[in-house]
Amino acid sequence: MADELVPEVSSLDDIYSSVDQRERYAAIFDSFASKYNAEPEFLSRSPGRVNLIGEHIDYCYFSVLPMAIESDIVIAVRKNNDACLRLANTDARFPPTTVPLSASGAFVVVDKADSSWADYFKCGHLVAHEFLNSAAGPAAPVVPLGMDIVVDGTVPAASGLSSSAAFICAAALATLRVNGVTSVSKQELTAMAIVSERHLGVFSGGMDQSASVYGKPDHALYVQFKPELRCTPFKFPAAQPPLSFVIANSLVHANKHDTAPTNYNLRVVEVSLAAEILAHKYAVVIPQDSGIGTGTLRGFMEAYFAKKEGALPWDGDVDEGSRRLTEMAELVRQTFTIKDGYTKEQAAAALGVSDADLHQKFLAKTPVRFSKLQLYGRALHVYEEAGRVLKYLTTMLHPPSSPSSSDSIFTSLGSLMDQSHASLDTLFDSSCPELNTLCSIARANGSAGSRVTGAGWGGCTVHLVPLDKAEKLNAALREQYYKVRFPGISDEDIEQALVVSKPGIGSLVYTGGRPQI
Ligand code: NG1
Repeated sequence: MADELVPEVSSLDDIYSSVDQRERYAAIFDSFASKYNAEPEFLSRSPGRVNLIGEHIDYCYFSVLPMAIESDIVIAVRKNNDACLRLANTDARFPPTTVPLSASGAFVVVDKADSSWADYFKCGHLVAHEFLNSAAGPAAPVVPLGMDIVVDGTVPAASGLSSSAAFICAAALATLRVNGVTSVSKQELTAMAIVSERHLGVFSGGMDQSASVYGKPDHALYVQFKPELRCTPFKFPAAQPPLSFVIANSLVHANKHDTAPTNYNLRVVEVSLAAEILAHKYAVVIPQDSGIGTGTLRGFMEAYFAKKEGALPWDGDVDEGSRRLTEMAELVRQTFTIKDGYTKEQAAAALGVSDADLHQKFLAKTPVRFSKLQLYGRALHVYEEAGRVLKYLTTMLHPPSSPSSSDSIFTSLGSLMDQSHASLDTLFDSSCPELNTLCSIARANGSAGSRVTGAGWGGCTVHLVPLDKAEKLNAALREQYYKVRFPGISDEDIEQALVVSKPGIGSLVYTGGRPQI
């Protein structure tokens, strides 16, 4: 992938197309001036994203189809000479805090036991500092400069729209610039941000950071992780009526960090264990390159076809990928005969190791809690979902020529989204009643396809809807979901829950100063 640089812009018109952001930026400048009695030197910003399809497969290194949205995290920054990070937030729920920087160039410490909003800044700072140290070579350690900071966000927290990755990408970018790195490639920024949330104990994949950094106005992204990270922008095909996506927040708070032992990280463990059991059964050796240092389902697929057919690793070709993924799903059906979950002992036996070794390799890396390990459903979801991504992409790039109802673009894409949701609900167990209700109401009111987007267990849903039916859909969600589930909810809160956003530009540095109003 060409090493495109993270852009620097001086006009807000180069960032936002749907909502005038001058008042927001002026308020950020005011807030900065009132806290630090000075103007910021620059602002870094990075957007949230919505994932169209391809859920819980990025950490298995299968491709996904997200798009950056215009909601973002903006960080106003000025360097200080006080060897500390002074962090303030325009949202009063997030109290100001000061983080001392060590004179020896030691990294800031993220205390997982005492979590705070500032941790996301610290994670971004930490990986940027690592980058500065490796760039300095023998001259390291670099002692990072102090920073005065004001953060302002429009990506709702814990909503599945990737506020955490947006915050971390913007924080890493700000830290680099304050410390003299004025030009960083998108690939470098993405790579450092991908590993950063592990400092908070979440073994996430790379979708959110890629979408946040590589976002392109009016485009969605085809993000591939193997053989190397590649983000290919593509436009929605012209359709009559045009395609539109409605994003509806369930308003169920989905805190990925607190629930990691039973939800996100447990899924990472289950799919890794499934990959290793398949590798054991089919006697192939797989690379230990997952976030928790084990094999992945992608790694198994490559090794299996190399052994069976002498095939090279899958290069992204859609037909070949579909063929291989279909075979993988079949192997999962045959291999995982205990459909309702494996005990630790059963999993160890399937892997041909002792209980202690299973524990050491899979269960001791990160705290997890379960009654049974769901290997069949998790692995089947991953391979089938990866196949749906390829079909979705193909339909986007080569839409059906006939607009007849049986094979219109809405029917084709919509049914893939519905299948994705059903799989996340039943096989991956990452939905919840509120998300299911939102999807059902949407389908009954004009949505061609509806699904949870992001990690799930709350957060947002995404609905494909012909543009001329979007208002009807919004009205139905307002009356039948928000007003029923949250009696007394204000119109303003409902408006905010129905996130309206066009595909937007990725991470950048804004140097245009205080906007004129
Ligand atoms: P969100 O929705 O931002 O919590 C998480 C992971 C992604 C991906 C999705 C599920 C992080 C930062 N992001 O997204 O990498 O695995 O879940 O598809 O943890």
